[in-house]
Amino acid sequence: MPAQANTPPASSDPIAVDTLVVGAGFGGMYAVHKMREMGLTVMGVEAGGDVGGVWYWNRYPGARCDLMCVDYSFGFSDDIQQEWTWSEQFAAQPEILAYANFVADRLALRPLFQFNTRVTKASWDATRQRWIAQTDRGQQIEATYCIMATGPLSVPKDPEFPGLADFKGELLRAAKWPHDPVSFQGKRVGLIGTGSSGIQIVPVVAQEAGALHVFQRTPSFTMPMRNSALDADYVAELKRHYPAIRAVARASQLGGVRPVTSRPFFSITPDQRQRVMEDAWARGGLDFLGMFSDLLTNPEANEHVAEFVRGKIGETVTDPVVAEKLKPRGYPIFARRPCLDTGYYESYNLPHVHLHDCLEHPIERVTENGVLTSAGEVELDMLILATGYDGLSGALMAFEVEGRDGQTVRTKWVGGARSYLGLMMAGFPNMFMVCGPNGPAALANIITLDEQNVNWICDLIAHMRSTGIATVEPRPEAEDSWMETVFSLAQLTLVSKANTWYTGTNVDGKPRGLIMYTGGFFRYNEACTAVAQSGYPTLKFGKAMVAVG
Ligand code: N01
Repeated sequence: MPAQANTPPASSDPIAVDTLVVGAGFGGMYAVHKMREMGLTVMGVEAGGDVGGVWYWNRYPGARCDLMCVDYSFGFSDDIQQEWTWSEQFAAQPEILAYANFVADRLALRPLFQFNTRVTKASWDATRQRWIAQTDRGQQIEATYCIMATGPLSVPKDPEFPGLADFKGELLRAAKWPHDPVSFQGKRVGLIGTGSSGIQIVPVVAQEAGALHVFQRTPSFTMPMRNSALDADYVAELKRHYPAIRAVARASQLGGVRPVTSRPFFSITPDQRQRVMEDAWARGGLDFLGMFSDLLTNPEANEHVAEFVRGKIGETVTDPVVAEKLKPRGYPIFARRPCLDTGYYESYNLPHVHLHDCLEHPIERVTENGVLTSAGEVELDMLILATGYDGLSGALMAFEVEGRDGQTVRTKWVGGARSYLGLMMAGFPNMFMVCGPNGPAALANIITLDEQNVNWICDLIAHMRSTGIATVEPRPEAEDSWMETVFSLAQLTLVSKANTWYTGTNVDGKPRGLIMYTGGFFRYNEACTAVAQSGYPTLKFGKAMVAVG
C-alpha cells in the first residue's frame, strides 16, 4: 500500500503501486476496495476533497437521486446494506454523500485515496509495462494497472455565453456547487437549463427567491417523483429481502428493481391505456418506463405517452401560454433522460416564477446586470448555470491519456468514443474504464454497473496474475465488432433520436452518436460474462518483458 495519501506532500520520488484508480465516486471506491481485497497495492487519486464523486460536487438545492435508494446503493456487502438505513425512497444529496462516507469509513477506504489531487497525464511505458501518471502536485505514480473510474458526468460543459465574466452578481454552477450555504432570500435569481438538474433546482429556489427567472431552451418531460419517507416496517422488509432484490436488479434491463411488461402499447384498448398511464402517473417514479414494452421502439406509441404527459402539464400549469411553452415537442419522450420532479410544473403557478423561452428569444449574452435575450434584459442578483456536462467521453479527454505507440485517447476518440464493452480500449494495455462509453453507462443503474464492471476487471486481473500474463488489451477486431453491436442496437431505439448529452449534441464540435449500449444491463452482463467464461478470446495478452511488481 502506498503511503497514507490523504494529505499529500509533493514529492519527486515516484510512487509505485500495482493499481492506480482515478476517481473516488462509487466506482472508484469499490475498485480500491476490491484491489486491496485481492492483495494488490492500490492508490486512488481524486480531484475532490473527499469520496462521493458526483455527489461530492453536486450540492445544488434540490439535488436528489432519481433512482430509488434500494437500487442506488451497493449490493456487494450484506453487512453494509444491513447497517445502513435510508430515510426516503429517493434520497437527497446529503444523505447519499453521508452513505458514501459511511461506506468509506466502514471499509477504511480513505487511506487508499489521495484527495485534492488531479491526474494531469497518464502514459503507458511499453518497456516497463507500466502506467506512468503525473499529478497536479508534481507526483509521479507508476502502476501496472490503471482503472479510470472518472464518471460519465464529471466534466461540466463549458458555458458558451458571451459576457459571463461581466456579470456582477453571484454566479453559481450546479455541477460545482459551493460547500457553504447559499441564500436566495429575496434575490432575483436566474437559472439557465431545464434538464434533470434545473428541474430539481426550480421548486426549491422558488420557495425562497424574490423572483426566479428560468431560461428554458428545450423543455424536458418530467414526471412526479412522489417521494416518501421510509417507515421502520418497510425498511425491515427491505433488509430482509435485499439479496433477492439485488438478484432481480442484476437480472433486469436497467440494473434496478422496476416494473416491466411485455405488453405493447396498442395491444390494449384506448380506455385501458389511459388507465395504465393514469395509474403510473399517480404512483410516480419511473413506473412509466415499465408500462408498455415498445415505448422506446414504436414512435406512435411513444407519441401517445408524450401527449398524455403534455396533457398533465396543461392540467397543472394555470397559465395556458406558459403551459404550452413547457410542453416538450419534436423529440420522443424518454429519448432525453426522463426527469422526476417534486412540484416543478406547479412552481410556474407562483407569481414570482417567470419562464423565458429561449427557443423563441435566445440568450444573446450575459451582461453586468443579468441576462440579455432577444426579448430584452432580465436583471438578476444571482445566475445559476445548470447547463449540463460533456458526458461519457469528456473525463478521459480532459487530460492526456497516452497508450501504446503514442496514441492518445483524444486522437482515438476524435470521431467518437470507441471501446470494447465500455471497459477497455485497443491500444491502451492494462487500462480499464468503469462505466465507460459504449457500455450501458447512464442507461443503467450506475452502482449496479460499477459493481459489475469492477468485478469483471478484477476477475481478469486475477486470471492474468495466476497465469503469468503481464499485459492485456482488446483485439482491434473485437473492439470493432462491439462498436458495430452498439451502433446497430442504437438504430433500434428512439433514445438516439434527440439532441442530448446521450448523443453528444450538447457540446459544440462533439461527434454525434449514441455511445451507450442499449441492449439492457442484463444482456450486457451476459456478454461480459461470456467473454470471461470462454477464456477471454477477444483479448490480446502479453508476457512480461520485465518482472512485474
Ligand atoms: O444537464 P442536461 P443536467 N442556452 O444536459 C440547457 C444526471 N442527473 O445537469 O437541451 C440555453 O440534461 C439545455 O438545453 P438544451 C442525469 O443523467 C441526474 O440537467 O441544450 N440552454 C438543458 O436544458 C442527467 O441527464 C440527477 O436545449 C442551454 C440544460 O441546459 C444528467 O445528469 C440529477 C444552453 C442541460 O441539461 C445531466 O443533467 C441531475 C445554452 N447555451 C442530473 N446550454 C439525478 O437525479 C445548455 N442549456 C440522479
